[in-house]
Amino acid sequence: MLIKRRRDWEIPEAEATDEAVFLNRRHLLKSAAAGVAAAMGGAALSPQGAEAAAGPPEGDPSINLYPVARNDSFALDRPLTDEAVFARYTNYYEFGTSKSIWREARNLPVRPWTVVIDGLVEQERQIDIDDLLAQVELEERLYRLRCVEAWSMAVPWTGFPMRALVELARPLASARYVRMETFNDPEVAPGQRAGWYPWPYIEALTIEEATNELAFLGTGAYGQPLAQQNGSPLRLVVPWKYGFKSIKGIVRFTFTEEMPTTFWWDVQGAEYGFWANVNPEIDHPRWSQAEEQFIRTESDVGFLARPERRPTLLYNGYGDFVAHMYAGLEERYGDRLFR
Ligand SMILES: Nc1nc2c(c(=O)[nH]1)N[C@H]1C(S)=C(S)[C@@H](COP(=O)(O)O)O[C@H]1N2
Ligand SMILES: [Mo]
Repeated sequence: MLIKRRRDWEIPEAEATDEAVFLNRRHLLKSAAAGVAAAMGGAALSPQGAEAAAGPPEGDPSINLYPVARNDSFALDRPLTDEAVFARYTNYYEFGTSKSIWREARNLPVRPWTVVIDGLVEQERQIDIDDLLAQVELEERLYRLRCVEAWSMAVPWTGFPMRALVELARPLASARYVRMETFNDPEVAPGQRAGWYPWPYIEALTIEEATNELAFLGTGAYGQPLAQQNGSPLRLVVPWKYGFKSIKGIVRFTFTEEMPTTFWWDVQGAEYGFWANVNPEIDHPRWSQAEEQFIRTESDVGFLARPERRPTLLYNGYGDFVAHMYAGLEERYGDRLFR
């Protein structure tokens, strides 16, 4: 049996506080570790770093597929986050728990990359990522991204509707959920040597959610293939849910009848569960979700940064697309729909 550790200081939000300062404090810790004098305001992320962080993995053959046409159905209410910030301020626990793991992540080999489709499907199969990309139609979509830690970004993703993957998989009528699994390679990913986490990272959606118009499988961002730290070569993008649902580096889709346990639910079930829909009125047990801090430029993550605060929107502003899926579930799940 899996032994569940419930140590507050080992989970991502442990650095967060009820106050508005957690971004700044986290940045301080990061800078101190890097031996940088952090007391100078602004310019926290160096331009050299920006060049190294952004851009596709070396030799990524899918680069020829980019850029692709934008689907204009998904308008933003704010400017895009700068690419260099998106590429460096990331969560990817496989590579460490700080916000500066992008360098380690860039060591992840993303070719060859095989995706397994199994469980309750007509025929289990394995598919090479480039064969998969050849079978789907890529498009660009501008989506908001809301992390459970209360920061947010606005990102131009490239990818394809998750519905296309579900159709390709041909699930049996008995399938009700899609479980997704991240690669597991402790030799490349130092975070996976930490035995107290239940690796690999797992996330899941109901089939109804996975085939919702908004559910997207990301393969790129900012007009080029995803960098490793952002989930290359394949990640989920579900903008109405907290960011931890949007699993990176996917190697397996498993169709199941039972609701799968997910990574954060397993690590800290009192705070994170299956649904994780964004809701300003349901606070995280340790901090408010009423507002978010919008990270747009490098100065929004620097020392003494004051990122723009915006009210959190129900379903992160995507209620028109998704609210109907939860109407019948409130009685059964209550607040659990929102964490
Ligand atoms: N495999 C894996 N996927 C993951 C994570 C992770 O640690 N491991 N972090 C999640 C969290 S908490 C967030 S907010 C988003 C961040 O995506 P980004 O770093 O590309 O902006 O990725 C999600 N996907
Ligand atoms: Mo997150």
